[in-house]
Amino acid sequence: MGSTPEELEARLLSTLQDAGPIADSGEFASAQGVDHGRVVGIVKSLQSDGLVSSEGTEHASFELTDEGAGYREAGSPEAQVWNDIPAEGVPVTHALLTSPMGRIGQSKGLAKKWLYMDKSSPEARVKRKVDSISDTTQEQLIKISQGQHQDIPAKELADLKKRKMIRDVKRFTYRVTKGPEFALQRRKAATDLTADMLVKGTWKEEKFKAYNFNALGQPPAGGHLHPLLKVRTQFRKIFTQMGFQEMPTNAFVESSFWNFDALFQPQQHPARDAHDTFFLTHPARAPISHVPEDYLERVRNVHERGGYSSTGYGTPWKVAEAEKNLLRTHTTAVSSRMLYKLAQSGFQPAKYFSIDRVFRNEAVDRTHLAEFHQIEGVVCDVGLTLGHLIGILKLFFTRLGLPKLRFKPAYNPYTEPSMEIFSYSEELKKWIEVGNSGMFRPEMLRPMGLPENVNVIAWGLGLERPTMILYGIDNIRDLFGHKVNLSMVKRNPICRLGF
Ligand code: FB9
Repeated sequence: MGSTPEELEARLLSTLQDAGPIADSGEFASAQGVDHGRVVGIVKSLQSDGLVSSEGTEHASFELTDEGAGYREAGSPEAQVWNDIPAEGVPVTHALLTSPMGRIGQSKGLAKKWLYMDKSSPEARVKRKVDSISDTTQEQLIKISQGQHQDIPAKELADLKKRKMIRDVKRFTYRVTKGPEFALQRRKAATDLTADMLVKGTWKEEKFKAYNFNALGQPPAGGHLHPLLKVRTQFRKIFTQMGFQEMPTNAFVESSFWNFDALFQPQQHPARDAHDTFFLTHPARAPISHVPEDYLERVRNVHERGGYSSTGYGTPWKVAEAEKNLLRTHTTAVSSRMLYKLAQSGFQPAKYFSIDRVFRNEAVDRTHLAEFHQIEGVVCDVGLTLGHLIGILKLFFTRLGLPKLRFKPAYNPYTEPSMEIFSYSEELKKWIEVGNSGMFRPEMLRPMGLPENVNVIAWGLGLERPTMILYGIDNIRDLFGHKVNLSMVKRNPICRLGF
């Protein structure tokens, strides 16, 4: 007799009214043919509104395991096997007997003398021994699910437990009586004192819902910073605390001139073909006229013939190549623009940083996407050396909590010498690559007009790796991109970099 919570609630209250206290909520449940759990739920909620009172008694009880619940529905294994065996029986190799449930059913069926083994034929057959059975096991499981295990012999209960059909549970049943606010029907407690109540004075007999001061308020709807942006903020803090100013990186589309040529990256360099770089079709070209003619000629010159103690590449340098628009492959393109501006505006020592998206047409894997956030630091001053670079890298990475650094010679078209940076991560208990660095080549700086004695040291790293490490994210797709589950963005903790 399916019943809605309201119906069951009304029946419980009318029982209290008509028949007095309910001695055992378990009995009330089976009398109503409903699960005891539902009755307990209603008693608890009526109690919270004062309509009823209850005191619980703990009983050592049993509940069905999932397996037991299955047999309550379908019958015990032995009963199922007995039911499915045809009059002529089945050979012992029959699927009915060889499945996990079939094997149990056969052995129990034989033990209960419901079945017998007919060895008269070459291949033994299992046959019914009796014409009818009563599946006491199933009946017991039904009783137990209704909390009525009292009249099941302890030995049988122990056997059901051994057969992993039931398990011990502590069960509470309740003695239910009328409560201080008893009524045959729950009157919805008012949650608001309305003007209407005040005007009509009905608030006097109104029953107001108690304030639940422990209730968690509505989480303030608001924005959530993506972990990447939280870590970016930390990096920004470190740079600004070290006296660096942020470079304007809001233009993802760049011309090949500033992304490659200004950095003395040869026009034949493999990175300059579409395998590595996203070139634009519309607009395909950035008219080179935006580059001052004299500077352009100096760049052509150094690529073709060198100068500034460089041999150059000795290959023809084509304006058309330099005009190609692309999605910047590194924020070093912004550094080249800033350094040119610095040179043109009369050299002053400067410290710049950039943190923004760069795009590389590379194979996507667990730690690489076709776009990532590059972090770059640039220091330009008179007489800077590799020692200054190593020094500032130690300062910078110590702020990241990575004091132990190692440097490995590397190659970049625009820096010489260049170094890959490695650090020992306490978290990962291993040395990890944490970036790249170098001293910008004179072939890049001199054509810009920077004085002979000015050197520029620079380094770069990614934002994704540190964020993945700090937030324990293993696959970059879970951090960035259309597959990210937004709850991660909503629930990620604050970011504490380094100290
Ligand atoms: O970020 C990287 N690793 C890293 C950084 C910090 C970190 O912190 C943890 C909190 C503790 C952990 C790891 N890398 C650079 C190293 C690798 O992840 C590498 O596989 C991937 N690299 C990206 C490029 O991938 C194609 C990271 C990205 C990178 C590499 C080089 C530069 C910038 C970004 C550069 C440069 C540069 C060099 C000279 C002059 C100017 C800029």
